[in-house]
Amino acid sequence: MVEPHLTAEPRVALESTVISHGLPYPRNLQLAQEMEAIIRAAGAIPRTVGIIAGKMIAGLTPAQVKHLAVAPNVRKVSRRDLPIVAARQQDGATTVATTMWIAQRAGIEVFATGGIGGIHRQTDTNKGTSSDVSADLQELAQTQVIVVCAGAKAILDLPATLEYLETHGVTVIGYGTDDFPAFYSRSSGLPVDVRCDSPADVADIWRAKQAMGLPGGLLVAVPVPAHDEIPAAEIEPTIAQAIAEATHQQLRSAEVTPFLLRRIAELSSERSLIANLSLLKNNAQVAAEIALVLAERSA
Ligand code: PSU
Ligand code: MN
Repeated sequence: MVEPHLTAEPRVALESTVISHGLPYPRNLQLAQEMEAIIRAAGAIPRTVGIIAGKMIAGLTPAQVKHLAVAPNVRKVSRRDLPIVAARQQDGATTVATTMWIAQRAGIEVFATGGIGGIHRQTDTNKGTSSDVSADLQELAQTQVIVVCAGAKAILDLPATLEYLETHGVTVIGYGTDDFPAFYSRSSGLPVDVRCDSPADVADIWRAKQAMGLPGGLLVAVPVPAHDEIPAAEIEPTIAQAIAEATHQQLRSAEVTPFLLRRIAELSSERSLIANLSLLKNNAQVAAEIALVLAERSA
């Protein structure tokens, strides 16, 4: 295991599954470029992570980002898939889990995404058989990266997801909020472990965790900007319908999340897509600010 080398450079990792599988073309490409631009405008350095011809890259070129946005059949690479794409020299889009893994090895401490994966809901039809737990949770438990997100995706079982994080020692910070955000909505009604109101506040907790030698990441949950939020009661029937369709189609494993995000966007006349784009850009800004504080302190 390579120890993370702290650097004075304010770098921010970005994932590529959201580009290849989370958003439709051409908005996926625009979003990828906008997130990088936001981070640069804040004075930090974006490093979009992905896999090209089997190589793990933290800092894709614009052409490589475009390739992952437009190419059909790019593999969604979770941890279990890393040895496969490496051995077969394939291209791949990295999830939160694999982006964390690669970021830590590149010495990048901060990563901006949309919503982390988590524990999927039990429904009437899959009761007792649903055991879809995102590898993102396990990665947060063991890999030392600050993940800036808008909470866990509202398609998930949020209480179960937070319980898992607690069990595995992952501190959950509410950024400017006491409530865990629910991706499209600003609040899930569930409490976070601590509220932080500034990047310096987050940096204090991160450095304290590192000083104690505690493994794992830190989850910084930032509510979607108010003007683009969809109140939970409004989006919930849409989420329920999309989950029912996924269950009916017997979707499995890595297919589930991309299907749900796409279907919810269709059913909500793209309102969910607008919220998703908005929260991704907002998270890029917050992540850049945290990276700047960390870089100043280690300079
Ligand atoms: N955030 C978004 N859209 C996405 C994702 C995050 O706004 O598509 C991706 C991330 O890559 C995350 C993945 O790791 O969804 C979760 O997939 P699964 O539930 O299969 O672990
Ligand atoms: Mn899954």
